[in-house]
Amino acid sequence: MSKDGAVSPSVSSSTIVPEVLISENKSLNGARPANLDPLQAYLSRRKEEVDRLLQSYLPRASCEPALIHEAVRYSLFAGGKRLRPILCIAACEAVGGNVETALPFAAAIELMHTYSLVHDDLPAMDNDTYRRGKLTNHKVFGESTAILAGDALLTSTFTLLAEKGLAGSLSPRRVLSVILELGAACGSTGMVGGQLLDIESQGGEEINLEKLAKIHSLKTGALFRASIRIGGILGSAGPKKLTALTRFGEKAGLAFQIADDILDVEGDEALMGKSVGQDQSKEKWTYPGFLGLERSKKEANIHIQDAVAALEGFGPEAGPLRQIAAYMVDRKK
Ligand code: GRG
Repeated sequence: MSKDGAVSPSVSSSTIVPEVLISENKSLNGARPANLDPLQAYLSRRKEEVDRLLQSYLPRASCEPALIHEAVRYSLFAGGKRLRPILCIAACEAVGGNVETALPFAAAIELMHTYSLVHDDLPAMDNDTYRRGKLTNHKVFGESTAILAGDALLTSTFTLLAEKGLAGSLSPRRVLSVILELGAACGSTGMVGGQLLDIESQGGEEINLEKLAKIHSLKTGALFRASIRIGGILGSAGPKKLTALTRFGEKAGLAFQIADDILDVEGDEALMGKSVGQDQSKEKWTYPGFLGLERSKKEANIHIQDAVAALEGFGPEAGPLRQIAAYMVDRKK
């Protein structure tokens, strides 16, 4: 793939977990819901590493055809939290793997995620105006370019995985298992299938909470779960640890989605960078819709406690992962 004057990546070689991130907290078994500062430092360092790699990998905005590269970069660098790649890296660290191994694969996950957001915002899907604090891709570049920008992001996911897989020292088998994990999570039996069920459920069909949980687990949960499992696979996790990470991913992913539903009711638009109240105006099924706000918050916290409990057999290296779990429901955006 042409990199058109790409800048070479410079990745922090530090794989040391900040001490402050691994201090234990009894109530959440290591997760610290209130004081997020040290966690913020971890999140912002990992985000920078992911961004640097993505900047160096993608063709520049001036690369022909310039419009597509401009559109891709517009959404990719619009200010996403990079939560899925960071979870991937933290999961890799949690099983004793290192950051450099996970980084390119984690960055590929962000390409996949951004594609899903660009397509989700399209008029034929959610028809949204704002995303990541900016106008949505189709509002700026037009619908056909936005569709193609999503397609390019999706395709680049796999070229990045293959290119970095070929260049690194991982076995082809391990690289292929990562590609399989991500592809399966995002295809018709994962994210795409969940998106279809979500669209169907807005057509007046009555659904129950169980069906809502199923939609969430496919539409948003599958990519969270895969991100965390991929980190485990890259860190050479054995079957027991991989099973624990899978449970962590499922529980944390569901809690994230419940928190997202709650933020849509009581979040701050300026902080979130998108309009709130969208679920209600589009008559979407949500956790607060079924349970009310207070019970939804309790439910999200229970899932996070379960997620953290799944990491019981892990050592201090799993500190960041535990704390990111708490952040997933405490976040303001
Ligand atoms: C179009 C195939 C296809 C799938 C779309 C992921 C998805 C499926 C739709 C997103 C709809 C949505 C906004 C769901 C709420 C949860 C969610 C994915 C929020 C956005 O993720 P964040 O908060 O966003 O991690 P940033 O911008 O920080 O990356």
